[in-house]
Amino acid sequence: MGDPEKRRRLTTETQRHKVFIMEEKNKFHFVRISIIIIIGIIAGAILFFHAFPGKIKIVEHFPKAPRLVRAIQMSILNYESTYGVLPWDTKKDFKFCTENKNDYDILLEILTCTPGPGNSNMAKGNTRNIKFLDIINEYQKEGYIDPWGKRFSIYLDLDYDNTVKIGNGNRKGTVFVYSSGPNGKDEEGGGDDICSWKD
Ligand SMILES: [Ca+2]
Ligand SMILES: [Ca+2]
Repeated sequence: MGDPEKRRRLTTETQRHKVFIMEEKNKFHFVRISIIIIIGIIAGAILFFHAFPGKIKIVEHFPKAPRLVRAIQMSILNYESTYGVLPWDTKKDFKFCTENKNDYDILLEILTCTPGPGNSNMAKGNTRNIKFLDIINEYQKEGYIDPWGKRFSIYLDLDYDNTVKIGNGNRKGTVFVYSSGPNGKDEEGGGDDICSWKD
């Protein structure tokens, strides 16, 4: 029958061995499941980017659009504090946008102090030749456009009553700028428009 002490030792060692094998198996399963999950996430991301390339564009452009909106607004405010007037002279409030792109392009030449599609003598509106606004890559060919290829909308308070009517509402201030946003539709600051007066 053998030595009982030896038998007990053998039994304990066999149990330990079994436990060790089980633990190794569990580790192997865990690693396998983790790898499957990671591969699934990567595959899902690749599929999403292929299925919705437009969405990626929106994600890329959103930070750029508010930055440009603010830059235009700041450049006009800086112009005003430099020259004591706004960079246009129609005596009544005016909106620069795609619909009157000649005026828009001339205004942007005055602010950037750089010839663009407006083809104007920008020195007339900016006699000190100060570059209030940096140009963007597309500027000289396409004009100062937003990330979706549209001109921004710029409202100036040219009757100097510190009020500008935008859409159905009046806003207090002298300079308002917005992009028509990803849908490319001018919604007078509503919808997905990206506005200087909204965070
Ligand atoms: Ca006004
Ligand atoms: Ca819009």
